Amino acid sequence: MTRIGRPPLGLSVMGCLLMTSPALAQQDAVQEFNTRSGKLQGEVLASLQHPWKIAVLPGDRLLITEKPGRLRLFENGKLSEPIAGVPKVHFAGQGGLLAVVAHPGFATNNTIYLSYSEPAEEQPAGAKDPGDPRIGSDGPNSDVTLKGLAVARAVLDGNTLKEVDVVWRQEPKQIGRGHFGGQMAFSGDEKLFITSGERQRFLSQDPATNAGKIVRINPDGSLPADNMEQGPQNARKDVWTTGHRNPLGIAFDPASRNLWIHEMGPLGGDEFNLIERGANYGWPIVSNGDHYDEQEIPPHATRPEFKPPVISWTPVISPAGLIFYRGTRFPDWTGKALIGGLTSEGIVVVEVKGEDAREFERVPMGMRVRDVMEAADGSLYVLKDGKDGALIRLTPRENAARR
Ligand SMILES: [Ca+2]
Repeated sequence: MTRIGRPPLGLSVMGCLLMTSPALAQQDAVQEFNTRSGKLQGEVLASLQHPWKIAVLPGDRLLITEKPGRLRLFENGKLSEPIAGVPKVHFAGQGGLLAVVAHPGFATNNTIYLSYSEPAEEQPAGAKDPGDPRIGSDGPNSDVTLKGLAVARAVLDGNTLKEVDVVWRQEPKQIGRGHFGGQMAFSGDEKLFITSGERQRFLSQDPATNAGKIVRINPDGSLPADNMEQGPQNARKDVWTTGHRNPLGIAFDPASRNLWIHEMGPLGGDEFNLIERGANYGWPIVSNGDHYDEQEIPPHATRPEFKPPVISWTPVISPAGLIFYRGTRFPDWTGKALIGGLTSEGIVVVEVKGEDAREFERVPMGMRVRDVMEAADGSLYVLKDGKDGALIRLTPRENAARR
């Protein structure tokens, strides 16, 4: 079977609606999108370069990251200048300033968390990028900076970050541009879950590293004692689950309190996974996709000791960003999971019932969607990916007939 992969980095889809229609690149331009139950309208609120993640703050203020290392506030219809105090990031390939989330007590403590690719303080001399045919041509092998995902906590004070403190790091740091992960979610009991990608080094089964894992820490970076009750002996104490590839979405289902992630498969086999403490999700021993050099990987069904995905996508959707929609402005989506799609160029809607999930519908948008987030009024924000990126607000099409 021929499996359909995703375009390599650098060949990202350029023919999106907003770029082929110059008027739509301007603020306030409106575009329509079709759903099963009617039309949506998308309004461009701001232009951004390589936007990656939105955090919605009280008062419907937004924090938005741009991968080159900029964090901006969006409020009263305006984008701020870059916020001062962001840690130094290494911007290349999939790395840079990645996610931002607000602490659950942000209204009183103004505390946020940033994830980013952090260069090592001391760089090795004469380093070479150890290419691997299994990762194909997914980015040039010329990046020899030693780096890893890191998470910093900071207090937002006006347009400045204060008390910046790194609370978690991928260890050890690696050379290469890919698979950082970097998404974060707080549980109801205020533990911070972090998706840690495998850095294209196939480290997910190695208990000595926290790469290719879902990690769980206390908000101050200390480790919860009950992480230690699971996993193999000598496993790292920050690890919650193992065997992940490049998870770029994480969210709790408010109905069940179950934790879900999605992760990019290789050639085929993107995954929607229900996270259970101590479980192993199989990468790179099993996958429903194949390596980029078309080496086959045994599917999940051959190894029942690994927890299989609840949904597996081939062709891939290239999922990025995940929320459970709580609002009522899009009534068909209340309680469902919304996923941004990069190569699938739109939003993928997933119906989740307890431990089951199935794809409900797709909203084609003709653009790589890097993130989707819910506004206080139940409308949606999406980030159009790429150098000519944008913040877009989605609302039900006004005056449109709904069937
Ligand atoms: Ca898996």
